[in-house]
Amino acid sequence: MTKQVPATHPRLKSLLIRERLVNGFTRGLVAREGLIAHGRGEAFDYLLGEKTSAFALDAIQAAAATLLLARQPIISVNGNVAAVSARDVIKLSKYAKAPLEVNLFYRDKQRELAIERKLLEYGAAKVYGVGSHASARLPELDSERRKVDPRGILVADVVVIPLEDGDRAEALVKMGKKIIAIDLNPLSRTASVADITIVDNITRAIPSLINAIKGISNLAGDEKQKIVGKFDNKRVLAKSLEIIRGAIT
Ligand code: PTJ
Repeated sequence: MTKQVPATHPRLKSLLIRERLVNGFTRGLVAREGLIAHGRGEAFDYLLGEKTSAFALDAIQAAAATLLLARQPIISVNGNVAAVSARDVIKLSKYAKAPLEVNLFYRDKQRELAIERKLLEYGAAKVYGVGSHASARLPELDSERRKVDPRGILVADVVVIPLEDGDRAEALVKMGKKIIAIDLNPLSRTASVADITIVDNITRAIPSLINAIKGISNLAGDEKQKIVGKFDNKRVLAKSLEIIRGAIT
């Protein structure tokens, strides 16, 4: 398809991300429903001006500090994330010292394996949560997302959940875990229950998060704590909604 989209197209970036998603679907990484979920994300991104807001940057800074302070952080990877941001999550995993765990809403063995294969092929050191390794269960959750790796999400203190459904986000919060969500929809349940919500496209959010980690990694622990302490997620969500309101009035 790239040949059909001229490099001068004003919506080139967005079309190339779509292409990654469609390729991911063709290669068996993405659920059919993932294509629809991406469309919802695109709509919010359009309203947010397809750029990282100052409020998203605040959340990114707080997320960087939280990851660096974490005892055992983990990054949850679903089909959309693997299709669109595989290289970025692998890099984030290295900088944040947080392993990757495959966790699917529409869990199926073939897709788990395809995602694991892609992550390993692109350089991931290890991938949790595949097949019989997802042997633990999250309490109070009925979806397939309850199946987690006892070495990963189950015991993690900080969980990064990009493009997530609200049920599991709530279940993780109830277990006392700190949640960093990446979600373009500031109205979603995930966005509102997370401790830190990065209202930004994952394709911009993760590279910025890696830069933020590099930028503050040498700060003392109490300086990182200060960054986390002054962060206000409700404000970030309200300000993101203001941007959207501004775009349609
Ligand atoms: O691979 P699976 O089986 O785990 O399924 C993955 C999907 C995404 C289908 C599943 O988690 C799902 O149904 O998610 P939801 O409930 O549709 O939520 C996805 C959220 O991600 C929505 O709020 C979208 O607005 C948001 N979103 C979509 N694309 C992006 C995004 N946020 C950031 N960056 C994006 N590129």
